[in-house]
Amino acid sequence: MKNCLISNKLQISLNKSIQMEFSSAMIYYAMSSYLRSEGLKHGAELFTKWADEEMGHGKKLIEYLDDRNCLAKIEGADSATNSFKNLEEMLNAGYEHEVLVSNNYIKISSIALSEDDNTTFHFLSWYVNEQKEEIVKFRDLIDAYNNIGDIPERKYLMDKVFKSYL
Ligand code: OFO
Repeated sequence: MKNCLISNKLQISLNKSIQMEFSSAMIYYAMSSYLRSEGLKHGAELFTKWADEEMGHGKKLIEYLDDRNCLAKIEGADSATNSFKNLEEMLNAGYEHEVLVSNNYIKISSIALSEDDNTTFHFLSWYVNEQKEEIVKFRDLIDAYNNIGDIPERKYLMDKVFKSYL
């Protein structure tokens, strides 16, 4: 195998990102389970779909490392909670998580730029954009939850909102 074409610092950051992506998947699978237990069938389906997509994001990083002759380090994903006070708490947790992941990619992109590693910088721009969209999705779900207000049909209506994302 040829030498790895990415700096050690970037390799560490990209490997950490693989773990983050797989942890995102665990978080959404656990949220999906919570939603199912609350009777939000479409919400559960949506979060399982998002979890599957997060697995794909992790795999994309592994493939990129391979393309650059580098070994991917697969570390355990963080365990995720399936216990929330209510839907609002769950959605806010999702929002905060995506902001965290987003900041990670912004930081790594800056490292790539500072090293003139334009290949990695361009690769990472996909993740930066993806994260921006995911933050918007959570923000909009939180807005929908607040706009529906504290009425008995809230969960039923939120499940309709979740369905519109499928
Ligand atoms: Fe991988 O997109 Fe969010 O975490």
